[in-house]
Amino acid sequence: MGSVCATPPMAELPADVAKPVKELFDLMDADKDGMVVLPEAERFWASGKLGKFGKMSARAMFNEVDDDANKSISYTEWVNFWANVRESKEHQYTDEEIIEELNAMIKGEAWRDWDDGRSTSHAKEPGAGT
Ligand SMILES: [Ca+2]
Ligand SMILES: [Ca+2]
Repeated sequence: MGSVCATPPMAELPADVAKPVKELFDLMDADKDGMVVLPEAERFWASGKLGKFGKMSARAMFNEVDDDANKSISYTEWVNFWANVRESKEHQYTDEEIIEELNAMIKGEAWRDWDDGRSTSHAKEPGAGT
């Protein structure tokens, strides 16, 4: 084997999880270049029911998913993030729960603070009521 490529390998997800994972990525990647930059993510969430608060979801998502902090989320980073969430030891998410949350975000719901085993600087949204 041996790789000439520096990109980390992409984790495998079961097909039923991979589908909404790809769908949400495609929705954010407005210019379809295979990378999601922060303005694209902000535009996606701010266009939904959250309005201007959507930008906070976009930033929280970036904090957690942009592993190499290059201000751009590759599809590999995205898939690997969800693979980490599935394997989280502290918070055992079921695939059903992950799929349900992904479908909610596809419909414009807020990003939630996922536990993928890494810490995040995600702040609480002010005034978020029930
Ligand atoms: Ca893009
Ligand atoms: Ca990145």
